[in-house]
Amino acid sequence: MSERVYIGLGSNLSEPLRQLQSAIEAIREIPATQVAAVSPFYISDPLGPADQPRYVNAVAALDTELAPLALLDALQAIELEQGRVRKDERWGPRTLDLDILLFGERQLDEPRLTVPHYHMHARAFVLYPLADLAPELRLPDGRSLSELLADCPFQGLERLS
Ligand code: A4P
Ligand code: MG
Repeated sequence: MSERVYIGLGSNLSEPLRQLQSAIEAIREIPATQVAAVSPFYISDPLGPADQPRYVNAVAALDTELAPLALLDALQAIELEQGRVRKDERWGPRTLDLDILLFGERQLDEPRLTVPHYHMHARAFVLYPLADLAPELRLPDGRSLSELLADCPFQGLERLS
C-alpha cells in the first residue's frame, strides 16, 4: 500500500537551483517510490543566522511503499551524495536539506524522525509550495493548510518563474 508523502527541499549553496533539480532526479530513483508532483521553486530569506545566502526551497509530493525510516535513509543518502561541496580538501557545509514534512496521516515521534516536521506549520517556504500542490490539505492534528497560511506572512518568499 502506498502513502502520500510531502518532502521539503532546501539549498543555499553551490547553485541551489541545480542542487534541488538533481535531488529531484535522485528521488525519482528511490525504490518503491514515485514523484507525483513538484512545486514551483521559491527564493526565501534564511531562517536562522542572517549572514548566509538566500535559499531556494520547494516541496515534492511522493507516493511510496517504503516505511518512514527507510525513506529517511534514502533521503539522507541523497543529502550525503549531493548535498556537500568539497572546499580545500575538506567537506564543506551541507548544501541540501531534505525534510519529511508529512507521511500520510502519521504522527511519528522517534529519535530519528518527527512527523509532521516540527517547524513546518510556521514556515512560509514550506507552507506556500505545499499549498501549490495540495491547497485542501489537512495536518494529522486536523488543522487545515489554509488556516496555517492565514497566520503565516510571506517572510520574503518569492516564487521563481
Ligand atoms: N529528523 C527528525 N525529523 C525529521 C524529518 N521529519 N525529516 C532528524 C528529516 N529529518 C528529520 O537533520 C537533523 C536530524 O533531524 C536528522 O538526522 C534526522 O534524523 P539535518 O538535516 O541533519 O539538520 P538540519 O536540517 O540542519 O536541522 P533541522 O533542525 O532539521 O533544521 P531545519 O528545520 O531543516 O532547518 N531558511 C530558509 N529560508 N529555507 C530553508 O530551507 N532550512 C534550515 C534548516 C534553516 N533555515 C532555512 C532553511
Ligand atoms: Mg533538516
